[in-house]
Amino acid sequence: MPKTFLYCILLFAVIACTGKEGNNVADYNTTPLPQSIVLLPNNPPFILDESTMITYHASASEAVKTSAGLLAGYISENTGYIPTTTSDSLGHKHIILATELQDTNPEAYHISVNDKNIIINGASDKAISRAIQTLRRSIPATGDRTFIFPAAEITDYPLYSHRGASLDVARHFFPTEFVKKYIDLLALSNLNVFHWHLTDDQGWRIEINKYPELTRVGSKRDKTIIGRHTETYRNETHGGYYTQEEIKEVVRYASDRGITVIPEIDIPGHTLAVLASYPHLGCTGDPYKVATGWGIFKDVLCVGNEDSFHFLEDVLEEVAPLFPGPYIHIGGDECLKDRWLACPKCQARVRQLGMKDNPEHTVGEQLQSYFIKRVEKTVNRLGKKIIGWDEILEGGIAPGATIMSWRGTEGGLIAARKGHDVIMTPERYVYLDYFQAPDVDNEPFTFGWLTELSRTWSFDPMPDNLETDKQKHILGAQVNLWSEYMPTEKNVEYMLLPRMTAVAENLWNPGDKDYNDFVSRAYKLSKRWDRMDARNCKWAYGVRDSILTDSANREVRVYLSTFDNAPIYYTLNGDEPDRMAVRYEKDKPITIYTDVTLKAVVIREGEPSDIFSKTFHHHKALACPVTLTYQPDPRYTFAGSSILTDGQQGARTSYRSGTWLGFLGNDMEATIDMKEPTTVSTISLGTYINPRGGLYPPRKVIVSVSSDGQSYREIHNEPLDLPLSEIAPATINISLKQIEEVRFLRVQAESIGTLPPDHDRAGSKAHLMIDEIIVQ
Ligand code: TNX
Repeated sequence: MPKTFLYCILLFAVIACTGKEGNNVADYNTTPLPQSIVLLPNNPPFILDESTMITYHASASEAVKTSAGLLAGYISENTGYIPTTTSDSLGHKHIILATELQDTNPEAYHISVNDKNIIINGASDKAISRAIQTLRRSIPATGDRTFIFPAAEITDYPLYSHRGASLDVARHFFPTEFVKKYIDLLALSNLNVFHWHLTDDQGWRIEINKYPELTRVGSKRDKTIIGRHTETYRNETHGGYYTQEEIKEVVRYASDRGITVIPEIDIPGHTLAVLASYPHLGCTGDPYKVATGWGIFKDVLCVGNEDSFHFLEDVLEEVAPLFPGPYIHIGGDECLKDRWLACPKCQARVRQLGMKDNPEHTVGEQLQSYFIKRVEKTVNRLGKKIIGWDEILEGGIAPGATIMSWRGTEGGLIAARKGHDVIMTPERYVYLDYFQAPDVDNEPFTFGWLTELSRTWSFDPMPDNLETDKQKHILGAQVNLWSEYMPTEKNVEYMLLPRMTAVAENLWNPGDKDYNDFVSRAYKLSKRWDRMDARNCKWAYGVRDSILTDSANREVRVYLSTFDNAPIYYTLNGDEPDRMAVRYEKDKPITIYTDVTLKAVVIREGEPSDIFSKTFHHHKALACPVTLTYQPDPRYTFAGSSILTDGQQGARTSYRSGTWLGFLGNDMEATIDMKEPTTVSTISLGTYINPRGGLYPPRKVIVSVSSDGQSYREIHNEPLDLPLSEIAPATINISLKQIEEVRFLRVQAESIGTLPPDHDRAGSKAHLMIDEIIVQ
């Protein structure tokens, strides 16, 4: 009998015993994807069962022994029994942990699976940490007691050495137990850095013995803003901090999983919590309050006061020994210079150092650079290196600083060219406080922009134009999780997952970049997250749409798909679709002829996906081409002018998710080609109002018509006075004096131009947001 046949029978027998076909076969195609998986179908598999032991060499390090214990725990998560861990090689089936692999990459490992053993051989203790997570991910989250590991040789190593995720515990505090869970989620995706954002305007979260007020006063705020740019607050104290013992416990927990913790003490801006505790450290010495809203504040540490530096020396002396890693992150972002420029002590510093504005750097920037350079000396004296946000390039970068490039990748590129190490964290790709599903009105409220999984996944940390000899400075990347809009642990998990794993995969092994293949592996991992009670966004596994606007036929056509061609069912009458609804035929568009709400669902493995829902308005300008006289703000251009006649109204919750077109300081003047003479009696247009955010409605709307596209006749011209109270969309309805026959329709919405004198940013340009010009 051929051997393969025998193994098939063996596999079949095991499957028959467990009663679940294929559910208990380990699958090495996980995310991140190992560099090389060679399956050996002619060899018998390894059967994981209660007789399996985890073995290491008698001389193994404590770290390897810890990994053995963790692996036993991961196996018990699935099977309900805890394998014995031992340095004794007796018994018949082992998972063996060894660190004998010769490889220059300290995280490289090899896994060899045969019927007797799974042999994990790593280049270091850290490599063992990665290998056991790869095994953990390979086990389907079914809760079986026996698992079959197909015979294989797996060779693996990461491409980048910094694979991180941050957690902002200042805007919202999360207890130690949750921080550990967060670290466990990073470990599962083979990340190796946890960046702990411990201080900000809204709270100081680390116990400093020499400065007890930092936690007594600075760790609490008496209320918290609700929503964005509002005046409403939840009148409840929010606070919390970690004792130094708790910090050590978290650092140990991370280190057991091969993860380095980078603490961030954010200075000299983002320091209202410090100033509330020790007001003499501010320029004005005012009584300060821990911030209760989000944003950037003018009060910062005084650069003219030597006490600021003594304070930071003392704080860093307590911080440094708690974190065995090589870095302390000192922030450096978003420091406004207003106070420094008005403060006598800071001005004395300017004179002392002979600073003058120069074409490269303002005095304010030079002061910031001076501040950071002094703090760098302290950090270096304590045996560590600094990391700072890309603003620390302004005014001259500190000599040994590593840059975290967040406002794009440009800062990182400049720093790498100057020979500095760089960690890429460009906000438009890896900021996880942005929406991840386009249906923003049905998502947890957050910051505004939309960063879908596919966009995060598309991010490559290596700038295209960076010279080869400088590429070594790009250490890697990380996702950043700012918690302004994440009051609960479930919010944090949801925003983290699955986007974190897209970055984890790109940094480990970008492979051949097949998005659907990545999604299929993320989908498998989502089942493990579910089992870990980690809330995760399932949008990417649901219905995807692609909308085609056919201006010749004034039609909108909708195509639906999924990552794996699982069946889609839909309704057009607003009913919740299920298996009884119409089944979508692949590549056949759904044409929009009337006002409809399209709802669709994927049924996969018997389970319905999240419901996809989109409402289309059928109107006379639907899909008609639009020409804009003034270009929109590039940040609010998205798909361009076609947004205005795509049949979909701008989202309620966010004007930044791609459904609104935004004009900065300009009017909106749209000329719509109706394609043929068309009778028109009413026109409506939506605008988004958010005065504090700088969004004002038009003060006037003018409508003109033309039959040749050359000469226009004005048919409506009226001032508007919309109420500015609510942050929300508003609709402007225009009924024409008489029904017109129109070929070309021009709609002008006049912007207020600049923000009014009573505005925080008086004199800056105002935004005018417009969406859907509905013509009937
Ligand atoms: C900018 S990123 C910040 C944070 C905010 C974040 C919100 C950075 C260095 N500063 O303080 O939380 O935007 O997305």
